[in-house]
Amino acid sequence: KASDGAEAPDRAPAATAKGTKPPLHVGMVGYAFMGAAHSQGWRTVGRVFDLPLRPVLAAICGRDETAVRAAADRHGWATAETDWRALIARDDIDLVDICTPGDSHAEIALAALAAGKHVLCEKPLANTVAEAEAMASAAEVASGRGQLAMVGFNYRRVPATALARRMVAEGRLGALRHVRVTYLQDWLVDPDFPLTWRLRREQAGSGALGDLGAHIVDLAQHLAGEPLAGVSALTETFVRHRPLPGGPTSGLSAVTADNAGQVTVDDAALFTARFPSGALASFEATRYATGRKNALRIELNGERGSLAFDLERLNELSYHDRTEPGSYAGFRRILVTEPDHPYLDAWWPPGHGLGYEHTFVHQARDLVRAIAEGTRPVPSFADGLQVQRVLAAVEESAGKNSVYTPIAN
Ligand code: SOE
Repeated sequence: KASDGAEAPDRAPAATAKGTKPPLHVGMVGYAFMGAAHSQGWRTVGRVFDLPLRPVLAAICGRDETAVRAAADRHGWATAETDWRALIARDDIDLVDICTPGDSHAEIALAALAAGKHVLCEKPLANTVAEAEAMASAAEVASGRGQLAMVGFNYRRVPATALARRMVAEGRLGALRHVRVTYLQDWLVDPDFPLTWRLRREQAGSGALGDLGAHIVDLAQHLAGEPLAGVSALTETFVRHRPLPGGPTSGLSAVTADNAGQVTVDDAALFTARFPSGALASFEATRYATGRKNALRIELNGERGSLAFDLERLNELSYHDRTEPGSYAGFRRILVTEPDHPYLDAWWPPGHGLGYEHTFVHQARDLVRAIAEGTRPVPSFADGLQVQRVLAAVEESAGKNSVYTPIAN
């Protein structure tokens, strides 16, 4: 039960004497958007949840010395390193948290596992299936030595999506017929937005597909409780040339230089898919949905009812119970802020709501618990590999004009 947040009260005691719990020393590589989000998770988790270990923000790592020192100060890390190999070589680091672009995930994760560390790796697990396979098999071997590895699909850890998983598992939807998922953003609409790393295949692996599609593939499979069997896909790059960045990037923003370069990833990916159970699924991932900022929406329709979730209203879950009398049935809004909802017994009173950042706190909570208990955390590197296979099948299908492409699970 370490991963769905549904167990007994786990609020941190009012006074937690420092030093009474064994420490878990975390070293994080990367300090941009995801680094800031993960820092928030590590900094907060032990203050909110009653954990068997005490996460310590031991070291943060990045290549630019001035910037990484500033990040250490800002986010509360005790020390800063400029070489991830030096971080991994440190005896006082128990867990390596990888928040870099995808092109370095495999190298850092493999080295960290070889050095005896636990690993948390941002999504998508890697840039290629081959890298993800190497990571999953190294994680499997390392698990025999008691080391654990998890991939950061944080949207499983929104209380409402965790509740949705619980409701599907309880059979409240019956056999699933449709899973409908979209992840819509619009930060690339401006053709003058610069060619940052997320737009380069060699760094990011793919575009909207790997960045957003990976999230919705993981979430859809997690909620449905089974992996996809095959896909038919279309991808498109709407703006093929963009100005080069004229300085450092920050989050999803950057300044431009005068010369231009080629965009080598997709701007949007659309695909339909089959689940082995017979349910059909549709997916849309784009950075061009004007007005949609971080609109991850999922709807599941089953023979007994439906669930719908929208990340932009993340404290709510819509539920239709088809077994209710027809004249009164309809979608109703569950306000997911009750103490018996996943993760919420440690937070605020009902109605007070959580946000995006809390998913990273919950991710840290579940990983710390798994490490203390010696249970395998989910999503595992094997789960990350399976998502990578779906992404590869999407690219293969899109390259063949949508030919249905089975996924080897
Ligand atoms: C950018 O599209 C991004 O930050 C993704 O990289 C994250 O994974 C997603 O959670 C929010 O959007």
